[in-house]
Amino acid sequence: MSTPLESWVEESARLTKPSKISWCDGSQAEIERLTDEMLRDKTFVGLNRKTYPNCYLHRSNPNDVARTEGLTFICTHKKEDAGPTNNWMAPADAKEKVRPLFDGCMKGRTMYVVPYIMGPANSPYSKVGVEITDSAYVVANMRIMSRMGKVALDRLGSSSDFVPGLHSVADLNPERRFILHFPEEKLIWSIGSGYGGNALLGKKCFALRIASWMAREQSWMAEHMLILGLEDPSGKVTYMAAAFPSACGKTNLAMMVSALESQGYRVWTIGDDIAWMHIAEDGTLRAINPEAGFFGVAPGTNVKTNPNVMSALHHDTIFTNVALTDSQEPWWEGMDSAAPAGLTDWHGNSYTSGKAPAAHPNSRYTVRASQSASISSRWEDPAGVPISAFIFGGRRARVAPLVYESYDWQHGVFVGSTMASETTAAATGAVGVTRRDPMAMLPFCGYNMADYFGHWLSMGPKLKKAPKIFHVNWFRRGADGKFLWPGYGENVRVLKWMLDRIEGRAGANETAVGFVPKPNSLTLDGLSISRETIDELLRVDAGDWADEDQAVGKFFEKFGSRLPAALGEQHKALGERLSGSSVATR
Ligand code: OXD
Ligand code: MN
Repeated sequence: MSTPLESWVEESARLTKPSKISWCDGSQAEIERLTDEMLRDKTFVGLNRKTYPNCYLHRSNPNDVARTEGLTFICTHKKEDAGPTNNWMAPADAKEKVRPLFDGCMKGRTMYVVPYIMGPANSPYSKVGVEITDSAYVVANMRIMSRMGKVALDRLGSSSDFVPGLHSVADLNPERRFILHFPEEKLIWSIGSGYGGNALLGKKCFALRIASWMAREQSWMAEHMLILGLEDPSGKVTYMAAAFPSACGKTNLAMMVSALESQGYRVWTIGDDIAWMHIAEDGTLRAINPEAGFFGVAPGTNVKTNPNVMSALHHDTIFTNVALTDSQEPWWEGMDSAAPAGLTDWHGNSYTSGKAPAAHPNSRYTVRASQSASISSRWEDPAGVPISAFIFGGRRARVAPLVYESYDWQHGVFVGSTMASETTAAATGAVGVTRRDPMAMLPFCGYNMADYFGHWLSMGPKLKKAPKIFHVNWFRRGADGKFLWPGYGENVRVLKWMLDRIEGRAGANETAVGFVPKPNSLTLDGLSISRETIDELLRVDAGDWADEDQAVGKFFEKFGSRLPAALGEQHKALGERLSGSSVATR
């Protein structure tokens, strides 16, 4: 009798017709064999063995360099269940369309069966997935990003409790590229891309899109959030989870070297991208990081923005689409001041300065989380860490103050649901356009976002003490167009204010949008910043917020009657507070 996993592997092999099936055990011998193969067939370029031992560069097909949201679908029986912010196909139509593309797509190639666990191997909150793929590069990445191989098979046994994900790079033709999610049957199909979130199915496909659906069914939360611990001078650590859209410094915040270290405040990393959070028996919200590594954007990463990751990347790292120096070391824009002579660009051509960037703007590193000096001793705690605060944030030149605290859970959910960020030059499209990205989940929510808001609203009251909800904006600019706040390691000052609020120590002013720090409640010693700048950073501008209020109304209209009434009420209350028509008791 075959196990459910064996049956699915056999069925997939009948469809894709590989010449060989290889069950991955995650061993050292296996990765060495795969690495040798990838060096031979030029999937990998070996890096400098002295300065970057066990590090490799992969150059992807230039048409396959990022997640493709336009080709990503949520396939639910009812269109309304996918909602207005997702692409949708009916499950039967999606399979009819894409099955022929899988038919024979692995002919002459090896099919790898990659069992993996999302979450610490011994945590009750972790879950098993199995990815079938014809890409050795995907196997090598999954080995870093998840607990992969024997450990996962041992956990699964003969159970059917795993999320199957069928993946093939096929012919890498974007016209035949589809990233399909079937949340009702907890299944993933991905074809035509070998890159990142399209191909490493444990990450965005399982740990966010499928898991967000599971989480609503089972009363937990799967969020696009970093998890960090803030240690105070007594050694006590308070855990916070934070959601930011891309290009807002999420990985840097998670791995920050605190500017207040000499005062005893340190930041510890649990995760940089995804949080799975469950209500524990004691009524706390416990977070685990389902991932085992960081798949981070390289450009802009340097010893100032993220010293911890810069040291971590010097061994056992896969680089994708970065540039290469003449001493076989990785390089990217923003690593140091100027491009060194003799650089090879991400296409493998000799680099000419002033033209296109040497490293692709979405070039990446894949590195084990345990390699960062900032990794928390509790990052693999099977019970998770208790979350005391949620932080939402975006990149806003105006409008949002440096930090504010919501009045309560419901208001905090409203703040998260209306999160927005200005697009940057790092992404294609117009720059500086404000895009709503609720809870940073716009591309990752596996069901109707209105129902997702409803799920959030329902979670707070189930907790003994719901986390406080804050909003931050590191990117506010002054009249001269310059950033008002220094950012990076100085952001710990804002985290410290949050900690002081959690502990009932810090003062705040009540405004129409939430509680804003009293200027003297921020710890600013050692930072040269004027009182005027602080006032400007904390200002709630009535005109800007009136515009914001209107934009929120427009955004909410998308969801029609499915929008939870509580959010409509929160919106109305904000309007009233802004126009001064409600008595300012808040
Ligand atoms: C990521 C993303 O790669 O959010 O983490 O796009
Ligand atoms: Mn992400």
